[in-house]
Amino acid sequence: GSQNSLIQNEKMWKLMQSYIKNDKETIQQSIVNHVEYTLAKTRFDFSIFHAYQAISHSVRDRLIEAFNDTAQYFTHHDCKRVYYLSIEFLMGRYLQNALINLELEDNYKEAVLELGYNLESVYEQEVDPALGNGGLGRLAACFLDSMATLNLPAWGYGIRYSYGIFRQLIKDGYQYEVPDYWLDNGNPWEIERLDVNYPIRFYGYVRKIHENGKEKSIWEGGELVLARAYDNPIPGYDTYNTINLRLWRSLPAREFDFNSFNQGDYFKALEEREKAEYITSVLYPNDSNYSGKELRLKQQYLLVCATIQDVIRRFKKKKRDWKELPEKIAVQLNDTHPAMAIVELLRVLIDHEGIEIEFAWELVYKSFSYTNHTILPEALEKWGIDLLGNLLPRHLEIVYIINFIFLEKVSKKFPNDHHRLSSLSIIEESNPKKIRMANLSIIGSHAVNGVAEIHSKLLTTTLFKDFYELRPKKFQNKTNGVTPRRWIRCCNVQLAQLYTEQLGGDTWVTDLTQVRCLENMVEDPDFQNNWQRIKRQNKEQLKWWVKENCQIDINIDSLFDVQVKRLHEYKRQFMNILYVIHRYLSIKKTPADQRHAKFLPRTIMFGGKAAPGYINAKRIIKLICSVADKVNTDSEIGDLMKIVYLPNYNVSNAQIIIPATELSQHISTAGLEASGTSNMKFVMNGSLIIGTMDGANVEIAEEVGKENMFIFGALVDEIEGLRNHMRNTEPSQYFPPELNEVLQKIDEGFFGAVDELRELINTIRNRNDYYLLGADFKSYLEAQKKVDECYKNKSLWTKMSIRNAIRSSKFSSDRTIQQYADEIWGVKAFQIPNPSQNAR
Ligand code: 7GP
Repeated sequence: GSQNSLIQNEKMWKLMQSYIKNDKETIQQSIVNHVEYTLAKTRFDFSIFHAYQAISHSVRDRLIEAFNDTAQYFTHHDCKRVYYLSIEFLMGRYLQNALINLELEDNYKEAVLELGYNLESVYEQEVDPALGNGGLGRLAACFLDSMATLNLPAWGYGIRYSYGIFRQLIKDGYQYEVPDYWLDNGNPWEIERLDVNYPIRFYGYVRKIHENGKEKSIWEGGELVLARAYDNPIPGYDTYNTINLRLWRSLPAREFDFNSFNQGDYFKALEEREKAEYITSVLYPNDSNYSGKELRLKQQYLLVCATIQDVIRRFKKKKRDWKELPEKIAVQLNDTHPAMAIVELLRVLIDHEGIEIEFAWELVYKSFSYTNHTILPEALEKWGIDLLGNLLPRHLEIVYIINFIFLEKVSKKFPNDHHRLSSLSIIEESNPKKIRMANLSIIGSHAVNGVAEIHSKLLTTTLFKDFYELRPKKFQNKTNGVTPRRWIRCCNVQLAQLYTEQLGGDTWVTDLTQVRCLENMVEDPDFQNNWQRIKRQNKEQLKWWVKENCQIDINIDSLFDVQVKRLHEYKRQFMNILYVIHRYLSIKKTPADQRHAKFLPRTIMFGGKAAPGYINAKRIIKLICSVADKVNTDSEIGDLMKIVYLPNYNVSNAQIIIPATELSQHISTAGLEASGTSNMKFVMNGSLIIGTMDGANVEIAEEVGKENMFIFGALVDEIEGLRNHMRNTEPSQYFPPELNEVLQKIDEGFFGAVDELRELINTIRNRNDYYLLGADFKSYLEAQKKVDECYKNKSLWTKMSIRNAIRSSKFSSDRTIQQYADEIWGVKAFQIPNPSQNAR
C-alpha cells in the first residue's frame, strides 16, 4: 500500500534525519519562511502579532523534532507508560516556557531583535490558554512540565474546549463574564491529528446474546460522535525529551444520522451534526463544585472513551498477553472527573476482548490510581442513576456488578455491618439513587492519595475512613508541588539570574534543593541589597500593570499584600476585606498628624474569578470593590492604603503578580484547603505568608520555620468544637468588638449597596458562620499586627523573605512527580540522546 512505499522511501527518511540548526541566521530564516509561506504576509500588512505567529511556528518546528523522536524512543524501548487523565489543563502561555525549556531564549532574543522586535513584547501577544478553573487544572500543567523534565514516558489526556474559563470584567464593582474564544487566531502549539479519530457512543441500549452457553452484552443504538486528537508538545528542561498533551475535540461521526439524509431532510440532518461539536465546546466554570449536568457527563465520557481506545491501541501494537497490562500502563485520575475510565476499561476487556470479569478487574485496579483534591461535600460527584443509565446503559450495569462483587468481599470481612456497607457502597441509597464517583475511584484503584499531609490524613480519618480501615495500604500522601521553570525561571528572571550567579550555574532549575546552599548568604548585606532590588523591580512592573488595568496609582513603597485565588467562602476573602475595613476605620480614628507614625502604607490586592452562579462569591467581590471605592477616594487616607481588585486573574498575570508580592494570604478555615499551590509559588518568590494551619501551609511552616511566617487561627482539631459553639451562641456575644463594629458599618450602608451587602453579612451573623470568620478574626488581627512590626524592620523582613525562598525546594513538582513515579506508578525515566550532540 501507499504507507508501505512511504516507509521504504529511503530518500525521504534520509532527508528527515537532519535537524534544524539554532544559530541566529537559521532561526531568522525559519521565522521569515513562516512569515512568507505559513502566514502569507507582506511587509505592507504585518504587525507584532504576525511576528508572534511566525516565531511560534519556528519554535514549534523545533518542538516537533524532539516530540517525534521522543515518541519513537518510548515505543522502541517499550517502556511502561503513565497516562495522566484530567478534565482540565491550565497551561498558560507557551512561547516563553518553550524557549526556556529548549534553552533557546537567548538565541531567539538576538535573532528577533535584529528583525525589529523585542521578544518580551512578542510574548505578550499570545492568548493565555485557560482550559482549567484553578488549582486542579494548574497542578496538571505543572505535572506535565515535571514529567517531561524527569524524562518519564508520560502522556497527558484532556479536552480541547473551544471556550476556556471566561474572561472576567469588573464594572461598577460587579463581575461580568465574557466568553473566552481562545482559538480565534489559531493555535500554533497544537498538531491536529486528522487521522486519529475514535467513535464515541451515547445512549442506546444493551442487547444480550448467548454464545457458547455464555451471556454477552452488546451496547448499540443511540448517538455516535467522533473524538479527534490534538497534540500539544511539552518540552522538558535540560533534556531533549518532549512529551505530549493529547486533547480531544468532538466532531460529528461520518455515518451520523444517515437516515435523515436519505429521508431528504438535509438541513435537519446537518443541524444534528452540529450538535456533536457542542460536547467539547465549553469548560464548566465551577471550581470545587459539582453541577450534575448531562453535558458535563458527556464531556467526561468522551475524554475517557477516546483515551482508553488510544491506550489499548498502543498496548496492542506489540503482541502480548493481557496480563502484562498493569506492567505497561499506569493511569492516574486527576480527581473523579475521569473516573468512568475504570468502568470503560473493564467494559472493553469483558465485552470486546472476551476476558473473564475477575481477571479483567485485577488488570483494571492494578492500572489505576486516584488523586482526591477536596473534602468539600459540594464538590463530590454523584450522578443520578437515571441520568447515568440513560447516557451510558452498559456502564451502569457494570457499576452494579463491580459494587456487588466488592460488597460481597466487605460483608465477609465485616458481617452484618450494614452501616459500613452502605457507606462503602458505590450506590447512595437516596431517592433517586446516586453513583458516588469517589467510591468508584477508590475501589477501582490500587492507590489513592491526598495532596498535602494534613489533607491525606483527613481523608483517612473522615471522608474515606471506612475505606481506610478496609485497605490502609492503599492510602498515600503526595504533597503538591509547582514547576520552578514557570514559577521562578520564567516569571522572575532576575531572581533566576541571582541564583545562577551565586550557585555558579543553572542546574538549580532542575534540582531546587541547591538553593538551600544560599543559607550562608542570608546575613550578607550585598546579597540582601540584591534581593531587595529585585523585589522592587518586580513591584515596579506590577505597579504598571495595575495602572494600565485598574487605572489606580499604587505606592511602590507600600507593603504589597495579595490574595489571588478563586473566590470561595472557605478561602475567606471575606475575612480579609473585613480586616481591611477595620484597618481603614482605625486610621480614620487616629488624629491626622499621628497616622503616618502609627500605620504603615499598604496596598491590598485581591484577584480571582467567581463561578457565574455563586451568589455569595459575587457579593464578596462587590464588597471588596465598594470598600476600594470608598478608601481609594478618601483624601484623609492618601497613600497609606489602597485597595485594588485585579481583574481576570489568570496564569499570565499571576506571573507578574506573584514575584511582586511581599505578603500573600492563604487563610482558609483549617481542614478545607486540600493543599493550595499558589502558597508555594509565593514562597519561592520571596513572599511571606499570612495563613492558617491548613493544606500545604503546614508543611511550608515545617520547611521555612514558623518564625518566618504569620500563622494564626484555629487548628483543624478545634473546628468542630468552634462550630458547635458558633451554632449555640449569639454572634454579637462572641464576635470580637472590632468585627462587630465593621459589620455595623456595612449594615449602616457606609459602603453603599446595602441590600446585597446585608445579605452577605447575614451569612455570618445568623449563627450561620460555617467558615468561622468570627472565631478566627481576633487572631487574624494579631497576625496582621506582627506583619506591620516586621515590615518596619526592613532588614529583618528581607531575611525572612530570603529564608522563605531558599527553603522552599520541597515544593518543586519535580519532587512530587518523582514520588508518584516511585510510589504509585512504578515507572522509570527514559532519556533520549540529544541528537545535536552528534547529528547536528
Ligand atoms: C484544588 C484544591 O482546592 C487545592 O487546595 C489544591 O491545591 C488543588 O486542587 C490541587 O491539588 N481543588 C480544585 O481545584 C477542585 O476543583 C474539586 O477540586 C474537584
